Amino acid sequence: MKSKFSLLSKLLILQYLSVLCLSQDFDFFYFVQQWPGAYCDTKQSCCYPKSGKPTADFGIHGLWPNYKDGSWPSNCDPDSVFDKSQVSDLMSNMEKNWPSLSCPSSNGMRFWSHEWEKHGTCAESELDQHDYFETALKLKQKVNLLKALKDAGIEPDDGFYSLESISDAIKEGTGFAPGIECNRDSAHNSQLYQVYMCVDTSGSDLIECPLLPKSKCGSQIQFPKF
Ligand code: U2P
Repeated sequence: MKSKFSLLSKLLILQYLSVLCLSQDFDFFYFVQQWPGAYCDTKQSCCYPKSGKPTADFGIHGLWPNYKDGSWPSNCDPDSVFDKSQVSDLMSNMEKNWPSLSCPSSNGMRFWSHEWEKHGTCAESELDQHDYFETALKLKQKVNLLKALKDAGIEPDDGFYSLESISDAIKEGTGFAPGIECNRDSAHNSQLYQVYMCVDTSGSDLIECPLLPKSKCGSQIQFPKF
């Protein structure tokens, strides 16, 4: 009797653990895009990818699982390394839309490995490696920030625009309020660096952000040329 009971309880514990492992363990994604002009202005030492200067468009930084309290999980599965053979059909799309600007110049592999291992592995309950990158690329197509800004007369022309006008233009173009992150150029001007949109845990739909990252932007921000 006793051994039957202990076998049953072990089975129940095993079942509970497998549900825990498979269930989604974050609240939403931040889909983060960066303006290359701002990355290069600030870091001084930005390096174009081996394939050449990226087009003047926002590029993907990452798709980051997040919790509603503002914290986030990272490096969730040390056994899952970036495997380029799983994304071979996406490679040219990634080169175009997810370029790395860090130095030394690279073909993107280092950047994508970092994003998969730090962030993607924390969404494995929802998206495998191929789906993770494909989902981010589809979101990039859906969230056309440059068009939304240009439609409102906001161009990457080194001009200054109010933070409110930038936010409003993106809200008008996408239907959702963005988080805006600024950095400073060498002359200490606050400039448009990254835009955060929120996405449901399946990665398919934009949602209102449960929490926006704190904006360190000035009230007037520069949209640098690239
Ligand atoms: O903000 C600096 C770096 O912290 C990581 N970050 C930030 C906000 C957030 O919600 N999640 C998150 O991971 C980013 O790290 P990275 O992916 O670049 O290593 C961000 O650049």
